[in-house]
Amino acid sequence: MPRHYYSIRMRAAKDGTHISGAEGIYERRDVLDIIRRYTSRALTHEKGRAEEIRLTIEELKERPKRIPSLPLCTVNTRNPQMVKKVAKDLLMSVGITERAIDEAFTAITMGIVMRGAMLMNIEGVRLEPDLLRGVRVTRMGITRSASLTLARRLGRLGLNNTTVKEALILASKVHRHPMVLGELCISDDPNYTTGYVATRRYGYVRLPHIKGRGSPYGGRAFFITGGEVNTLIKYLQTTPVLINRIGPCRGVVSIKDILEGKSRH
Ligand code: WAQ
Ligand code: MG
Repeated sequence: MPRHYYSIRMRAAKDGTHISGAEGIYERRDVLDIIRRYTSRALTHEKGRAEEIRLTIEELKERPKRIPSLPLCTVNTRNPQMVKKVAKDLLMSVGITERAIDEAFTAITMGIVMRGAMLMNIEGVRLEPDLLRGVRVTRMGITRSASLTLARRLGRLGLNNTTVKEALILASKVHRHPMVLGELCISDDPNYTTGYVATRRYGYVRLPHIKGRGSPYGGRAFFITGGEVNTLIKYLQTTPVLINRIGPCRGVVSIKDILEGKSRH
């Protein structure tokens, strides 16, 4: 078991706007390789070559908490209306009100893009201290061997790409916390039209056609309950979490099977 772990984070900008970012938790022997990989990613990003790349390399004072990834599956949603219905089926069944879900969709689809996530109670009341920025989840990663397993399982489904992997890692950290009941996520990439809903009970459920192609909005809402919001924020921002086991990765599943628990292993 290595003694020293590092959180490595990269942010790249062009003309003053953010174009790409990446982060992970690594052993010391991997740090130099990762710096090279992150830098190369920033220099060749599809949104253009970065003009400014910021790298943070931080030795962790705390041993990362080991957790499994959430189970993953996809519902065959065909348009945003159908996505909203499926999102409600999932989120309402874990105790989130319809009002809160409507509120989250409205805020994400009309609002300006936030850097972090909204925190909402089950009634839809916003609880994050900075309503413009939201709360950023950081200090999460995946071990080398879990990453290989994940690549293999996602590869069989044609889903082995960084967007899915990074979102699954983030959601797996978030939903490990007992105060988090559910999450709604829509990418801010105008060409990435698959979003997801995550809950501990049903895992990470991918929802194609959550928005129309070309839509520049996106965002995340974490639905939370019971407990001290500041404790949760501290966990999301600073507790190092490392995925070391991969949950089941399934293809298309019906919403009925998910709700009846047939998709759980
Ligand atoms: N912490 C909290 N919120 C974040 C973070 C973070 N680290 N990163 C992004 N957000 C918020 C922010 O408001 C973004 O606008 C929004 O989430 C979407 O971020 O399996 O790519 O990075 O195919 O655009 C879903 C993949 C991809 C579904 C989600 O999100 C699938 C994605 P993006
Ligand atoms: Mg994005």
